[in-house]
Amino acid sequence: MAHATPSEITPQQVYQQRRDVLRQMAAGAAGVTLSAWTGQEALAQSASVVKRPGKLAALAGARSTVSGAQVADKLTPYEDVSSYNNFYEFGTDKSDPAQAAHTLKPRPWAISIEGEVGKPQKLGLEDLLKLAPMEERIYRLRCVEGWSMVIPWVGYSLSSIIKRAEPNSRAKYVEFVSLADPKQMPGVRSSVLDWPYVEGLRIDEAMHPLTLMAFGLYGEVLPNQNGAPLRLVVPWKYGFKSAKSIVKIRLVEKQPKSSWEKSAASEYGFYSNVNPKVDHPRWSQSSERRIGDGGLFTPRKPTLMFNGYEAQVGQLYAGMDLKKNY
Ligand SMILES: Nc1nc2c(c(=O)[nH]1)N[C@H]1C(S)=C(S)[C@@H](COP(=O)(O)O)O[C@H]1N2
Ligand SMILES: [Mo]
Repeated sequence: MAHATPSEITPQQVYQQRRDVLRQMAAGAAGVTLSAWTGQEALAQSASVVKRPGKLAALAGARSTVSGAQVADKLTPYEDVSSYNNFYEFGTDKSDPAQAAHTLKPRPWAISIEGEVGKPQKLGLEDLLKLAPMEERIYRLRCVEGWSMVIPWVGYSLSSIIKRAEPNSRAKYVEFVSLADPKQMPGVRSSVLDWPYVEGLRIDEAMHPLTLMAFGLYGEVLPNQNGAPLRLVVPWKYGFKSAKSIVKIRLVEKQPKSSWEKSAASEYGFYSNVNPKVDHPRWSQSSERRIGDGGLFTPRKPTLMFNGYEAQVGQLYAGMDLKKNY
């Protein structure tokens, strides 16, 4: 392909080119097992100046599958997705994670699934990558602070993992625990949150096909700052429900208390469904600023009920008072 100067290439074009390359690789490399991260290599194809973690063969064949879950909006450029982050284990500024998260070691990695299950187990990353077919899902991530991004994630439904452990009838909720290693995560030495980072979902929310375990974005391995090597994406809930760098999944009988609930229960409810009609005490939820889409004067976009997924998830909350259960 002809070379264009970076200013001539939109993130979408770069992304399309990369996808084509990945597809060609996948087609030509039939039978090749999972390769290790290939490091810098991906950079060569791109107009980006951001250092990327690289490709992974397991992500290359990802297909879009979940119908009705694709967001038509313009994709947020990779550079913004990987440089404007909330990951308090690496600091509280949006720019901290991209600068500090190089100390996170996403390999080797394993998660344990425990609690109210018939088959408690530990799953290594290599096994997790093969556990279900990789899918690409374009989801909007809406932070409660009032900004959003549109990100092409790569992963598969969390339900594929949970089913393996055979939850029993007492499993009413699922608790997610992130890594909290002060050697890798300088932020956990501060008491800004109660570590480890804990989040929770009701079992039917966790088993909903839209709930994604993501291993990559833009067809590549997750950057550390986005929650490598695996993180949750619950697209109809505020971003903080989507725990990063998960090491434990616990099936429990009682509603778990999240780190954010512990820090300010009046601001961060258990449900935290995106809802333009229920404001956060400090931030309006009626509209959002799309990161990477113009400057401060670009009009905000209206926020949609359940972040646009009302048709898919609305019935999970039938009859519930969403002002009380915020
Ligand atoms: N472990 C952990 N997970 C986390 C957070 C965090 O601080 N620690 N921040 C949350 C918040 S507030 C948001 S908005 C999203 C941001 O995800 P992104 O940086 O990939 O856009 O991650 C969520 N997951
Ligand atoms: Mo957030």
